[in-house]
Amino acid sequence: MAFSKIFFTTAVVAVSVIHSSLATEFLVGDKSGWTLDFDYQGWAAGKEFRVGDQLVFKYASGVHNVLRVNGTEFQQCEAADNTVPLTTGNDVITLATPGRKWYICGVARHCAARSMKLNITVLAQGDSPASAPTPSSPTPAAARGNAASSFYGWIVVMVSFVGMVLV
Ligand SMILES: [Cu+2]
Repeated sequence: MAFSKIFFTTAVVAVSVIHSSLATEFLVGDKSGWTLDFDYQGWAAGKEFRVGDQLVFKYASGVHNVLRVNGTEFQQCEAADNTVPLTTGNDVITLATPGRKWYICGVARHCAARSMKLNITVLAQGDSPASAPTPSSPTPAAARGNAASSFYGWIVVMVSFVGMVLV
């Protein structure tokens, strides 16, 4: 019994380590959600966004929306006419590519007057935060480190799983 408990604990730890190394889900604005007069730049400061992570915009559907825009549109709080808004109130955006990303609310003057605008920099999976201003492909060393740690994680899971079955 003691052995299975140890194996189980090891497996749980390994799975959570792997999960955190794979992707993070960011609830934009935390419990405030996507709303008026929130400091989204302050919210984003100090967070590391990586390729594969997700942004979740939560708001009452119909009250706000989410527009993916470019840097110029962000500055002007004006999206191009063909921009398709996200409107479900639980909009999940997967960060697919590294680089700067800009999001605004397109309702009334929520972007210009009520600070509903978010601007983040997405890092490649192997990048260190120091390389944030100029996102680039991972250095070979960083890529190796990343691959090695996930590989190690999977080994731990497999060993633990075998342990659970045997005990
Ligand atoms: Cu809004």
